Amino acid sequence: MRDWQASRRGVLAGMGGLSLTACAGAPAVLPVGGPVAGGNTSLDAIARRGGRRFGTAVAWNEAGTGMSLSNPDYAALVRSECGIIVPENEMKWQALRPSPDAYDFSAMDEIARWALAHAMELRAHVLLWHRPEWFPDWLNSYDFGANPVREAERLLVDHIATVTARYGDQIASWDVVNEAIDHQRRAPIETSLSRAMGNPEAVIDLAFHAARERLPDAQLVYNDYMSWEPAHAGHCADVLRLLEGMKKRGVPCDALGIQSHIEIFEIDPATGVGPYDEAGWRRFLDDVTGMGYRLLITEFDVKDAALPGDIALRDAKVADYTRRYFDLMLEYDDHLDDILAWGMVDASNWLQYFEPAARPDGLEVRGTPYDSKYRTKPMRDAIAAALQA
Ligand code: 9MR
Repeated sequence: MRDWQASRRGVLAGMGGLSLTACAGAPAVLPVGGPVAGGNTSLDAIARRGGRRFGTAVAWNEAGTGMSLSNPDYAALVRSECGIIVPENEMKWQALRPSPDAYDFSAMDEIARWALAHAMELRAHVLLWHRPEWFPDWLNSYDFGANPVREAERLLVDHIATVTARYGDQIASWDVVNEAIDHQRRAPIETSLSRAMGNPEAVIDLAFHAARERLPDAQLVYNDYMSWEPAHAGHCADVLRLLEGMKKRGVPCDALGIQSHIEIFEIDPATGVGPYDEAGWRRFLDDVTGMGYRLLITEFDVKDAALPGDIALRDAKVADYTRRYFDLMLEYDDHLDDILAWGMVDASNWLQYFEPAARPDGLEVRGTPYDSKYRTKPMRDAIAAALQA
């Protein structure tokens, strides 16, 4: 068990600020990581043999659709395969912050209660998605007044203090900052907060310091989508610079969250799957771990746009690409913590509505371990086999 996981023991008994009594009809606590239907050992049980957990993104809506835990089919699948969950959207400023002085925890609380009720670990995504596109509108046009530095610091620290106070007892690993790189400028993104505070680094650093002050034992993570495809080399270099800078400035960031939205946008004739820069990716991971950062796989799924429509062939190629990726990542066994998919079922996975991932034939993207009828796909076996090995 990792140090920060050890510090997490006993939390389920304590339960922080949330109470199960508010969760009408909460099912009895179930063992995590048991066998799944069909006699397979769960992905989480296999992952735990290597000292880490397997999990997925989840959502909450009243309608009980898609990745919502109020969808009984999705909830059952999560319970059978996973030991850890992460909110897809419910902890973002857009969800929590309807206005500068209000918080709406309703959806996030449902997820947190569900996790407690099912003895499921929860990780946090995210205290600050450092991108104007994903700020609430009011924050993009906010009037920071006569002392903009002080007001920006107050807003950010108040947010972090409030969210960590609510869920801090339950969550051991936190995405503190997400996706801070501006690909045009090859530098951290300017936002309303960074303009008020003077520069983006000031915002990023403050977010981590504020989180550390409230979460002395938690794992604090910088999360981003730099990846092993050759097209991501520049992004990897930019993230490395950011991590180096944080290290030099003594910023309390413990780990890099590697989102792992891996992509097959063309076929490499040598492998029959998407191109990946194995040597470059190893160099990147070596550099990151060499600086002392731990690694997580936080949002795994696969874009399949360049593969043929035929389901059997496509699923086999997606599984092949998945296996190559996990085999390489698991070489970093000593540095790699939890592994999470960005959804377990194709139909509710974000790639169905992410325009750049759309297939030319218009067919559904098959980028998750289960198909839209909740049947396992070869990708699930590829993950299991890689974890097993
Ligand atoms: O999957 C999420 C999608 O439903 C949201 O519309 C979108 C904007 O909030 O965010 C998606 O999740 C992203 C995650 O928060 C950060 N990494 C990339 C994910 C996919 O875009």
